[in-house]
Amino acid sequence: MENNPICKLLNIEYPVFQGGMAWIADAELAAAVSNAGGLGLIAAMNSNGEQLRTQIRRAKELTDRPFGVNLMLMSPFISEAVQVVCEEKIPVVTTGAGNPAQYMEALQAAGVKVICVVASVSLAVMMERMGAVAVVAEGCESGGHVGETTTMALVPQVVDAVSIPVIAAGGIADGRGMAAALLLGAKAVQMGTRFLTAKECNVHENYKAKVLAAKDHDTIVTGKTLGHPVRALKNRMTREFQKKELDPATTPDELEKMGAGALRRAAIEGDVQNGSCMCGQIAGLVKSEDTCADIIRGICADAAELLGSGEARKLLL
Ligand code: TUI
Repeated sequence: MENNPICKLLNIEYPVFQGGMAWIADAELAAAVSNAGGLGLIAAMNSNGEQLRTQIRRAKELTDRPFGVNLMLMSPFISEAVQVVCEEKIPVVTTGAGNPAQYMEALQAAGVKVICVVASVSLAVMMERMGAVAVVAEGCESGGHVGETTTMALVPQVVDAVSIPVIAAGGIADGRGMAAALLLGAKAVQMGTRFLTAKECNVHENYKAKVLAAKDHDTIVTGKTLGHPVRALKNRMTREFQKKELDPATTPDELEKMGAGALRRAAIEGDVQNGSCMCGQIAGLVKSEDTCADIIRGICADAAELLGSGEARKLLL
């Protein structure tokens, strides 16, 4: 879309990013999204350098289009991941779950465009000053690690505070959500939950089925007392976690232990009762398993129709 600054900046066809979902966003999903004209992203999550390099090489075999890597800043292997991204000449990274200040110089020196995922205006402003080419403003409707502000409130405040393009994330899964985000001033959208149920997504089928069956009230945020609140589908694990979190006798160490390995248990092993099924509040709207191409084309076509002849419609031309 020639009139869209994000499409021009990243050389992609549609202004749609796939969220960097840990244990879910692998080379296959990222390549499928990029082949469909969006921006696919491999989640580096807690992978070491060589594991990440393997995923990157695989994605390069599966697509000739640009794809990126999502850097999770709480990873113990974050320095290795940054080095591999630079060596592999990845065109763009998104960063989440922290402040990427100390990695900005190395990434920029290697020609990697940095797009920071932010949950606050203050971090967005700081990241623009440090050379981020865009920011993803992620509202607390999102799955996984969340901030405190909703997409509806966060996006226009970030748009007013920075002059780089803003990508909206959190609670978006169809053309209505995309149209709303563009009217709030975003230039593109990022979706996680919708791509989690894509045909090309390798997440365990039990996890996918639980997302497809979810209703509006089926997610909960736990982990606030640990300083990293996480939104996931309610299950035995979140009930147990919440009970322990409310009990003053529980130590932070016990809670950390409960959380360790929980996402892998759900996403890879399919234990959706005792694992963590991170998922956004929009799950209730996601009812079918579609291809990445159908998801991306459908949402852009629906948004364009809803936007009619207004100014925001030009972003989809
Ligand atoms: O990072 C995400 N979503 C994630 S990361 C993740 S892996 C994880 N698993 C268990 C516990 C914690 C993480 C699962 N989902 N989204 C982007 C995002 N970044 N949301 C919120 C933030 C954020 C939060 C605090 C960014 C910066 C920040 O602090 C900035 C500072 O100055 O330290």
